[in-house]
Amino acid sequence: MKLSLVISTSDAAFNALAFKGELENGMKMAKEIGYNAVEIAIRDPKVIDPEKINSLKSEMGLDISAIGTGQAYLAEKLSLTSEDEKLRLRAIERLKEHVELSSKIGGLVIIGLIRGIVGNRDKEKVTNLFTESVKEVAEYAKEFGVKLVIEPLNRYESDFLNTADETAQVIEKISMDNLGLLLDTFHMNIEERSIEESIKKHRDILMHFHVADSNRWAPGYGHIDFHSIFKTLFEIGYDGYISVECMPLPGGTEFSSKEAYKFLSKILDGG
Ligand SMILES: [Mn+2]
Repeated sequence: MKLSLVISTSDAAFNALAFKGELENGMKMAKEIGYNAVEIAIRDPKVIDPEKINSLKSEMGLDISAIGTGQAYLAEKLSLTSEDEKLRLRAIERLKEHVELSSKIGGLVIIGLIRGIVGNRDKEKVTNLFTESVKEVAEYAKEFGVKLVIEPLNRYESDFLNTADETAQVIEKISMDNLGLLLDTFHMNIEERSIEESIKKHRDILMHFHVADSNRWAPGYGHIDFHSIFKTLFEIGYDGYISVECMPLPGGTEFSSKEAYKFLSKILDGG
């Protein structure tokens, strides 16, 4: 297991230059702390130059662990379950562009908020729309050798796919080896009966892992038992990234990122 850090970048669609500056600073900070990789959020891959990212990667000796895609939902309402067929097809197209970018710079493509919400619609109908959309993207991704992961989100952030079980059902229905599950300790702490049991149950499809403590502060500053969780991840032979996705607390981005690294690497080293 290797440690990754989610770095925040502002909206890439309108300011590619600012994005590059923020990416560079974030990568530099992650590298100096000791992380092996960074995870980035990108709204529109068309404005990203993969060559530039690749040269930063090799300059700094860092990998890209994953690419977040939720900005397209927040800013442009693109959703894989939209009632507006045009928006749904644009969401699929957008994810295919993420897949192409990922094939050049690396990283799993994350399906988070871009799933859309159920709202007052029939849940089964929404689930079918989602399944159909994800299947199309996953088939496209397979041609590029790219992996997609779906992340269960807690009930306060989405009304669709809150638990590991619900999300695994969709993944298992589509049943493609490049489509898997992303589990996040912050969401699991709210939605799962037992974080460890859910990890064990879905071991075969687990491809990515986010960590934040119970209060979404850096791991070590809340009451989630990371020793027990890491023990479970070792037991199932998880070999993906552990990606730190927490609020800049305590003490701001740099301090909390350092604290998270210190705390997690100590557990990884058996301490
Ligand atoms: Mn997450």
